[in-house]
Amino acid sequence: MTTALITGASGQTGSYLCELLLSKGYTVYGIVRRNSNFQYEAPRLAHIKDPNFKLIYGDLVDNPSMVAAIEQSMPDEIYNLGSQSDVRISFDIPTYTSLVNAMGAINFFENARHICPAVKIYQASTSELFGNSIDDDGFQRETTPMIPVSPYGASKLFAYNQAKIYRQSYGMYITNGILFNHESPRRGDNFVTNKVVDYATRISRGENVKLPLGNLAAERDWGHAKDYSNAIYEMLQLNSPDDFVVATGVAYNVEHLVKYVFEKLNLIWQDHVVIDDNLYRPLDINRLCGDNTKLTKAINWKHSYTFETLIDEMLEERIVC
Ligand code: NAP
Ligand code: G4F
Repeated sequence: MTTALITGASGQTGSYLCELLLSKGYTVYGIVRRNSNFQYEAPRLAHIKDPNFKLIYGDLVDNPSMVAAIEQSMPDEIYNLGSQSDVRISFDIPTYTSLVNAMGAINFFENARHICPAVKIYQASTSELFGNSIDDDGFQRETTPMIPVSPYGASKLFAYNQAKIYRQSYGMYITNGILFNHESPRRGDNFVTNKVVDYATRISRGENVKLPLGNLAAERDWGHAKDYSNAIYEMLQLNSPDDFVVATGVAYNVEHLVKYVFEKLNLIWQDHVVIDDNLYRPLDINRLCGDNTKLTKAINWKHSYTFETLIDEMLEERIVC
């Protein structure tokens, strides 16, 4: 039986990954953070009743807890998904963001090197690594220069580079998944897709609120977290570690997203949206759109959701609630 250890198990993508690995017969150890209020601890995992699923308390900034988690689980595979993952917030708390995303990752690699050097590690890298660099054809790919424009992106670039260094120096199996934006009904309301879906459905029910937004011109390549968890798993089944872009190759701007959601609910978006300057970032990425050619040559992966079916599913989930 294969054993996996997942940081960020309670997050959007971590929760899908737990389900996927359990469905494949894995024993899964999920690291969750202690919360004084139990109900907020891991709501995305509450439905999982599998006896092969075990939760361990820990925090990426508390390295002894990470050492203990590795020693307790002695995993065959580690998925490092734990992160302060909110780009805008990373401008408010850059030090904490770096402690979790950069120091947390290198601590993990170092722990694994000493405790279980043969383990396979997945590092959750991101399209934020690219910042505003883009190839002439309008896509980012593994060879596109990485020039991040946020503390979040810089912290993730540190981890990305350390993953490569550990791979090259010690022969460790560490794969970087350079994932573009992925969403789902489990997405945090702080991210733009679920924020728009949340406000629009409340407005359609008659609630008297305005939707505050920042940069409507930014373009993102939005995929579904369930599809991307499959890619994460498949990447780690390859014989050798590598770096892979995971993306749909289709990008829309935030205004298109807003228009799509409001029109689905028979609403005119301009009647309900207010631009709030505070929601603009000191620096933002204009366009993210990924070329996943390298990935699809290496593994048998196709995304099953389009932008439209993704947003429709998010809307349906809110409407049922
Ligand atoms: P998410 O929903 O924000 O989940 C983040 C997870 O990290 C949560 O389980 C959170 O725990 C945990 N975490 C936060 N701080 C921690 C700490 N100090 N110690 C241990 N765990 C901590 O993010 P996601 O969308 O699932 O993304 C998963 C990973 O992929 C992240 O590393 C993210 O940066 C990266 N990524 C995401 C995207 C995307 O578009 N979703 C794209 C590229 C890369 P709590 O539940 O306790 O907060
Ligand atoms: O939904 P967002 O907050 O996602 P962002 O910044 O692209 O980051 C997400 O994807 C990254 C991968 O590219 C991950 F690494 C990261 O962890 C996270 O999952 O913002 C998308 C765009 C931005 O350009 C932002 O300026 O939407 C724009 N936006 C406009 N108004 C807004 C808002 N974003 C948020 N969150 N809230 C707004 O009111």
